[in-house]
Amino acid sequence: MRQAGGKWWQERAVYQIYPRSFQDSNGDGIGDIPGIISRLDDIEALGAGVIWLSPVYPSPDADNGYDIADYRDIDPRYGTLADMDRLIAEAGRRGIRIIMDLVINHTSDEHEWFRKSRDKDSPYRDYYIWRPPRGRGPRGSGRDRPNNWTGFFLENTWTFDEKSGEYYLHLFHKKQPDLNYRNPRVIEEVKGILRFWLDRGIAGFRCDVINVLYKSSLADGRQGPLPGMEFYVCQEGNHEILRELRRDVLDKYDCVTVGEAVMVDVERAKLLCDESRKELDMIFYFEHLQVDRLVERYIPKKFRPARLLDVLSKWQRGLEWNAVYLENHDQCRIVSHYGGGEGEYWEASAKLLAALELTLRGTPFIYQGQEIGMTNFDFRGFGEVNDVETLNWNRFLKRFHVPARLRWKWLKESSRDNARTPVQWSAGVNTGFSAGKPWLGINGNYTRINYESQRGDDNSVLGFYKKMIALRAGSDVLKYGEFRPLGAKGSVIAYQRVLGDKAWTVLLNFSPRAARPGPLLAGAAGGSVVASNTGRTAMAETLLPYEAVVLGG
Ligand code: TEU
Ligand code: CA
Repeated sequence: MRQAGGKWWQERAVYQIYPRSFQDSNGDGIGDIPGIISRLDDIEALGAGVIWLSPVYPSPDADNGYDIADYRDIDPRYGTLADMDRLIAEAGRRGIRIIMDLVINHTSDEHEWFRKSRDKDSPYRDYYIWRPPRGRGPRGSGRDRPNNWTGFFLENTWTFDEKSGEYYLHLFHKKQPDLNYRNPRVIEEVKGILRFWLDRGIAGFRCDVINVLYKSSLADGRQGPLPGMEFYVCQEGNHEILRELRRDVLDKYDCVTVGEAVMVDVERAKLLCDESRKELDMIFYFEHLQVDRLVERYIPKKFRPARLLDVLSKWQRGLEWNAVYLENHDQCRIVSHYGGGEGEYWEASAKLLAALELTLRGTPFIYQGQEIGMTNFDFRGFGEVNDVETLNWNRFLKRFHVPARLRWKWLKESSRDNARTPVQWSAGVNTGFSAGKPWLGINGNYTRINYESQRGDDNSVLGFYKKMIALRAGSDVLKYGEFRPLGAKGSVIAYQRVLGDKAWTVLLNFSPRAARPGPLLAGAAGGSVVASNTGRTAMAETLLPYEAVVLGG
């Protein structure tokens, strides 16, 4: 019984690749497209039907590829356009579609448009947001910047350009100038980029910070946490742009969009991805990964499973369709976050998190290395940090006199580098990632946690991911059933997926101690065990440490 209206991107699981850390083919220490092609069989075996590729465009790497210098080419370090075509074809032969990262809020300052834009008389001037210095203070000192906005990387949002005597706006790094979406020519350029890739056989886009494109005013901001956000988060002009891109380009292809939406609540999110609005197909939000965070991702507080269930329930029930993810290239590793880390319960908790992700309603996105339970980076100090965001947060916290030990404690848990270490393929030289020196350190646990040791083992973390992906693929209840929370009791959360007269129940124990779900079980509709991470075949009164049980059938 197939639910009517199931779209290909709702049926399939997506696998995210962060190319520089995935597989190196030529020993330069940087993953590349030929490396990805050599691993397609593994991705097929996992059961993923879509690959999301983080940026592979030419980039000076101020933000690891999220600063694009040419939208219509491939960075030579990753390969060539011919390699990309081969990747699309080879993936296609295996029934796998490719979506690309679309970073259009900003370009690199080394993009040709921006280089030309530095000239006041250039037709490209208005592609970016230039403003003269304001008020007093030495010219170009920063004190005379056009407004008071704070950027995402906690930097100034304005950088002075000597040549033209004006400031340009950048919500992220100064090498990532924001495009001016009040200029219709910019929107036309974007349409051209979309067509360029769709015509090559790309099946859609993951759209970077897609809800901050349109700046409705450049007045001083008053609203926290980032002053100025009231003028650029989810402005009506932004919605209009999304509808225009959809109408003029995207709807002419069989493709999907998943937008990364920052600083949204459910109500705002719905405006971006309710089907009737014809904007995006789904969005990534962050709240479910911040239930143990006080300020943004960086300052921790206690993890409470009940809170996780509340947040998940709100989004699961609030949106028609979710983009479900527990990791990406900006987040720490989930087993080190909500699981048991690399200790005694590493395996059980990694599997529990697989059970969670694959039983939620929505398209699952699995990040490279998640499927083998990779853990946070074991870096020893700031010297090993690469990520610009982490380094900026360190400077920021230092300014507020946060002691070095505490800064390191917080930042090492949440640094984006945690997810960016090379994929641990084997126990061999450089973990099978590269014959040369990898661009970022390899986690010392690679001899124990690696792909080769799990490949043929049904009982491994990898084996369990495969099993859960297949279970979801074969179950309309898991794919399309309504999400119903049953509640939380101590470390245990429980929910159901309900379709017609079928109800499946999921019980998850987020604790290194055994727990009794008690009344939660009473709410369960019975059913037999269809999946468990302990080998359990019948439900009992006690759940083992980090046990996950799915009842259904
Ligand atoms: O991330 C958007 C973003 O807002 C990030 O700053 C995110 O909030 C933060 O990393 C979480 O701590 C996207 C990309 O995913 C990220 O890699 C880029 O650095 C950023 O946009 C700029 O393009
Ligand atoms: Ca390489």
